[in-house]
Amino acid sequence: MLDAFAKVVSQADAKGEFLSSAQLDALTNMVKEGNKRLDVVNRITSNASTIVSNAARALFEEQPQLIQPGGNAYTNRRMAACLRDMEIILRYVTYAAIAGDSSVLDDRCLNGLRETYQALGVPGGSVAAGVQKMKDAAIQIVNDPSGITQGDCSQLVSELAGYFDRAASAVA
Ligand code: PEB
Repeated sequence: MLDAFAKVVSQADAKGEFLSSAQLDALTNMVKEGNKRLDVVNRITSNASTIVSNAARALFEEQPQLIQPGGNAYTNRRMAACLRDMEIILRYVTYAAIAGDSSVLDDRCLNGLRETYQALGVPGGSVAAGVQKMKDAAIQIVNDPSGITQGDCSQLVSELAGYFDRAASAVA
């Protein structure tokens, strides 16, 4: 598990080199924009249950077979497992976002997840659709201009979108 700083250190060390000025510039920028990153993660974290439940509701509206008898979210046990999985994925996305690096998401959440779903008979494409809905909701919440210092967060938002996309494509 790496963050943006440790990642650059390990890349430089692998080559036996000092940090390059491009690497230092990127980290300087990350520090300068650090409050935005904290705000992004704070907003998602404080709205996590809303993000999960709205995304799940929208997923079941779009794919009602999931909650019909025989569906993968039919029975309270499977519904609970599904909501829990979405929450786990969202939680790891927030970890990647605060770290500025996807390795925590990759190593601790996505690695082997597709195979797990295949073994369980859970449709990965449906999980991916749920993740995309969480992405849309999270971005909307992050971009809400009210009650926050104004600034350009487009780069951070596209980084964030990348973590959700990574999760979706890992299971689709
Ligand atoms: C991954 N999910 C499930 C299981 C595991 C995971 C390991 C099996 C064990 C269990 O049931 O608890 N666990 C989860 C995860 C990590 C982890 C992401 C990462 C660290 O440790 N059902 C649907 C939707 C989808 C869904 C498409 C979006 O209809 C999910 C939610 N996951 C789902 C379901 C089960 C499950 C388990 C229904 C239960 C499957 C079953 O037992 O029939």
